[in-house]
Amino acid sequence: MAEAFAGIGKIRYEGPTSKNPLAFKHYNAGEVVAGKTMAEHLRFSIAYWHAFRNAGGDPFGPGTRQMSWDDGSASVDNAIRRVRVAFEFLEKLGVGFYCFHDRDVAPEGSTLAESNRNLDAVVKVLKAEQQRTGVKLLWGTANLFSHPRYMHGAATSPSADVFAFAAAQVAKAMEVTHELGGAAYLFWGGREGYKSLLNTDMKRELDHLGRFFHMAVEHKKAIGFTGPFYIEPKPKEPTKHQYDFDAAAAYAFLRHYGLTEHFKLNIEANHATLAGHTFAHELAYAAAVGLFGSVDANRGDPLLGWDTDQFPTDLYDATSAMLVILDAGGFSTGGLNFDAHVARESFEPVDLFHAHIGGMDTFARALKIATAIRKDGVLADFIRQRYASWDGGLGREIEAGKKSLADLSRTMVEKGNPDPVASGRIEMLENIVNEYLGGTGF
Ligand code: XUL
Ligand code: CO
Repeated sequence: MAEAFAGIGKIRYEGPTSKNPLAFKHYNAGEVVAGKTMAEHLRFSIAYWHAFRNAGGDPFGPGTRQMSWDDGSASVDNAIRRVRVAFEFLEKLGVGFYCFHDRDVAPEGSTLAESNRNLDAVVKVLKAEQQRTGVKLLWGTANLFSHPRYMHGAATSPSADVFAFAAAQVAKAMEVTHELGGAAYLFWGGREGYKSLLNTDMKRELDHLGRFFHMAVEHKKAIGFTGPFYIEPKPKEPTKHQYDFDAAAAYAFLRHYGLTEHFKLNIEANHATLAGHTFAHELAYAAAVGLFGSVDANRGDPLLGWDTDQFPTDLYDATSAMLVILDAGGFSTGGLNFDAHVARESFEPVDLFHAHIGGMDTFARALKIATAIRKDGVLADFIRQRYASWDGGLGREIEAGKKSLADLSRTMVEKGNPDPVASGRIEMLENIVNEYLGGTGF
């Protein structure tokens, strides 16, 4: 097969002084930062659906992307040709992982059996391409939101048959994820929620979603898949209210249904902002409750209220995220998956390279900056000092559960008033972070 990206060679690291737009200025895969190579820290991944299935259409116009390799048909041949192009791209870019939905890689047939056969045919090629290139699957998932049968939801559909169909689709998607050595399996409930409470039995739907996940856990054990499950929270879009609204809502759901030990969270930057949080907030919450798993790296637009899925180029945001990720111990099964698409105006094949190079360089810089901040201990020291009253005396006893409300009433009646609390120094800390962002060498 002729090269799809002819004229574009392997993307190399040329360093910060390079002016070559098709070179990395900061991402140097083998460079060791804080004890691990950049490739090991960042574990970059390509989102198959955006990179190879999203032609760039919007509600007001069709796709614009030039994808000469794609004949637009829903044939298995076309799907297989696309796989080879995807791996050419992964190899040239030097990205070690990819993620997919079942229906991204293989066409849906007219029956479930036909869809499964299509998937098996493409998975064979995916497996061969993984072996040829060394690229791995970060996670697989099932698309339970595009087909009209899922208009009312999948695991939360009012129809038991639709629930059963979704279950069958997940079983198969998990099996192929396992077959491909996937590090994890993901659930994003784009249609698990409601548009109107007037036609919705919320409790019943939540119970069904809990049952669905328990069945998935049983299936995982049955097939011997040992990777974690991820839930990817999102508050809305396409559904008006999604049950996995944010990290806290997903955690409450998992706790309520006794599922926390089987799940971690996949935090997406643009989903965080849609929920009214920062990306770093969602990561910090996931880490605080022991559910930090993986990341969908992208960015929203502060002026737009929907999921714009732009490539991450905001250094401040990426640094804030990397600080939390490094504090959480970094990725184990997870990674940074570029759940992002090129702009409709960026329609040439080379634009896919520019987009990913920018995202990779942004996170490479963020890794280096966050490492420098952590090494100097400037933020950690401030935070430690701020909570020093908990390190001994009264604070330590409260943390250890040795004090009751009655004890504390006696203590404070006697003491009169709390000791004064020092300034939070927010502006000083922001200035310090800016100094690191502007530092030379990043
Ligand atoms: C949708 C989204 C999904 C998930 C996988 O907003 O982020 O693509 O990442 O289903
Ligand atoms: Co996503």
